[in-house]
This record gives sequence, structure tokens and C-alpha cells, in this order.
Amino acid sequence: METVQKLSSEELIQLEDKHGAQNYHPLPVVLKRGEGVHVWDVEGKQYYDFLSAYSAVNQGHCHPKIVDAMMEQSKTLTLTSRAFHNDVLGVYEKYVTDYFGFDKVLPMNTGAEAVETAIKLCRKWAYEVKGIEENKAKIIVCENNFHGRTTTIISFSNDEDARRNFGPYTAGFVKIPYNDIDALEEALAQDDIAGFLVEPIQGEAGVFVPDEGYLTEAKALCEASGVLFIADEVQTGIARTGSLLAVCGNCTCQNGCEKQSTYNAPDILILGKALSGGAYPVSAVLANNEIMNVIKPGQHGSTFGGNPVAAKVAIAALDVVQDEKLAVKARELGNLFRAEVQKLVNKYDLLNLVRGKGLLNAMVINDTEDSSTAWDICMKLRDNGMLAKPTHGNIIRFAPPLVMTTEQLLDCVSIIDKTLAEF
Ligand code: IF1
Repeated sequence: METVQKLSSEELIQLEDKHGAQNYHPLPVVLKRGEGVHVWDVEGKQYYDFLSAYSAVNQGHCHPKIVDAMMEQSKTLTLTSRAFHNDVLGVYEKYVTDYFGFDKVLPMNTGAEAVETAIKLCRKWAYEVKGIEENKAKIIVCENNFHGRTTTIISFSNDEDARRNFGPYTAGFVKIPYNDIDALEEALAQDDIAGFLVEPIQGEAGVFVPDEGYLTEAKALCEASGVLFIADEVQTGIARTGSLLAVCGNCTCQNGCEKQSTYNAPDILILGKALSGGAYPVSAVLANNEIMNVIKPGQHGSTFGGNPVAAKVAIAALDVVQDEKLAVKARELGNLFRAEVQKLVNKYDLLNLVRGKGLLNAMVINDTEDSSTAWDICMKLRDNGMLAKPTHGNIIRFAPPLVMTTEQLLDCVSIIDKTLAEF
């Protein structure tokens, strides 16, 4: 360990190149420490984190409340598997279901596992409650979706990198354009439709916010067709977009929702990432009894899902969201950020537009998708003390931790300004 700590950024990157599978192309920066909105590299340089581990670190790096909860539980009991009960799981299950307003939760670890769980749950419900003939159930998904990396999930991706040469693929998915209510209505008219799986804002697609009313109409159409409305809030959930969930629209109430009937409550809610504040892999699928009760002992599970450390971490992470009013912060800071960056869009030809909701935003660069401009800008941002990552070639995603102050946010805008001026 001693020697590892003395290695330079360059040497550490070489180690990864030589010994790690090359399934990523990270920005060349090697981080060693994080606190709140900041991270530091091995040479000691400080940066603002404008990715938040893809919206996992909403509560800020190493939030003391979350770390304390993890440390304490780690010294007491880490894992029992679900073969036995433990004294934390039930407490967490009550807490998280009250928080989001559902009857039951099925705890898993990663986002992709939670999406898989939702798909299995939806199919089982379709056969056993809705009465679809065995093996006929279809789930509607959207073009340019991102739901994770398992074989089934990439089966309905249209990102060729994510999908190509990983077949044969899982059948049973119908793909429609995102943000197209007529296409949804048409697809819902097909036989054997069990569910509609959707990201309330498409993250990987470049932070694509659907039209006002799209989610409400989509939910209403699903309900009218007896089809489950399944929201993947792995990236958008937990205050990121200025409300507790992106499906909450403009409501910022923090604890569950007294207005369940007026927000676009999904039949199945998928959470991950910030459910742990980035401290630990924790994901969850929430649903009411009519749906969740189709899963019986032995039919689904995971060794680590719902382990006591995960349970304590998630309670702490959700406490922080509420105590620090992170949804309201994300909304206010997001409005300010977009207004400020819009000024830069007006100022620089290099920028096409800024879009997003809350603190999930993207800046579209005025260049072709295969140009290296967005990457070059991210490299310069890095040099100027701010870390962000391009997506789809010419888009830069901006998703800082939600615990940022107004002053810090304005400081970041001036870093972006200064960086663009260098081009
Ligand atoms: C990677 C993207 C973000 C997600 C939604 C499920 C998952 C994700 C809506 C799966 C994960 C991550 C995975 C990460 C990159 C990242 C990502 F650019 F690829 F699309 F955030 F925008 N549903 N998204 O966004 O969760 O299994 O990873 O815990 O490196 O693949 P996971």
C-alpha cells in the first residue's frame, strides 16, 4: 500500500492500462480524496466535481453522516445474506417505503440489477395478475435509453457500442421514440403489453428533458391500458432534478408524497446511485402490494441486497437529502446555473445551448458529434479546476453534488467562462 501512495498520476494510469480491462476511457485525472463538492488528485490539485459519479454523489463526497453510519454498521454486522433476518433490514424497508410512498421495497445493489428486477416483476405481474399468456409479455422502452449493462438490458439499447456482439438478445421489448405520446398510444394498442419502462429525463442521451406533461400523459395512458408505468430514476431520482423524484414534476415536498394521486407516481419505481450518496452500491425497486406480492420466496434475490451496511447507509443518505433540503437546493441552483450558462451561450459561438433540470444539465457544443471539441474543453476545464465528462461526442454533462453553495456555483461558471475564452 505504501508504494501505491507514492505513485504519480501517470504511473497509476499506466497500471490501469496494463492490468485493467479497457472498458472505459476516463479523463486523465487520478483522484485520491473527496469532500463535499471537491475532489483532489494524487498530486494534491483541487477540483470541483461536476459529474458526481454520474449523479451518485448528490449528497457530496464522503458526507460525514453517511460515512459514520457505514463505519458504525461495518463494525457491528456487515452481511447475513437473506437466509437469516437482521435487525436493520425491516427498519430500512419501513423507512424507504414511507419516504417514497409505496407498500413494499425489493432491495438490490446496482442500478442494472434493479432494472432487471423491475423487468422480472413486471413480467410476472403480467402473467399472474393481468393474465397475459406465458412468454408473450412485452415491455415498451424508448429509443436512446440507458438502463444499464446486463445482457437483457443491452438487448433493448440502440447504442451500438453497448449492444454489438453481445447477442443473442432477450426478446419481449418494443421500442418507441422518447417524448412521443402518440407513439406510446400506438404501442399500447398492441396485444400483450405489460409495462412501459422510461427514464423521466434521458441522461445518457444528453440530458434530454421531455415536454411538460409527457410523463403525466404517459402515466394516464398506461393506467387506462392496464399497463405498468415503470420509472427508472436511478440517475434522475433523489433530488437531482430539483424534486425528490423527476416524476414529481414541480413538487419539492421531501418526505414521500401526500399528493400521491397528483404526481406521476409510477407503478414501479427504480432507484440506485444516490440512494447511498455514492458510499456503497445500494439500489431498490418499489411497488405496491398488488404488484410486489407476485414475487414469492426463492423467485428472486441477491446475496448482498438489503445487507445491514447498505440499509444503514441508505437511511443516512435519505436523511441528508431531507435535512439539507437538497431538492430545493438543486432546483434553485439549477435555475441559476442555466441562466448563467445561457449568458455564455450568447457570448460564445462555440456553444449551441444549455438544457436540463435541477442540477442535471448539459451544454451542447457547436461542433460535429465526432469532433474532439467537447473532450478538449473537458481537458481544459480539468486544468482550470473543474471535472466534467463529454457524452455523445459534443455534449458536456454538468451534474455537481447538490450540496454546493451559490458562491461555489458562480465560481464554477467563471471557470467555464475562462475555459471557453481559451478556445
Ligand atoms: C457506466 C451513462 C449515466 C442509469 C439509469 C440504470 C443505470 C444507469 C438511468 C445502471 C447507469 C451510469 C452507468 C455508468 C455511466 C452512467 C451513465 F452515461 F452511461 F448513461 F449516469 F448517465 N438506469 N448509469 O443512468 O446503473 O448498474 O451502473 O449502477 O459506466 O456504465 P448501474
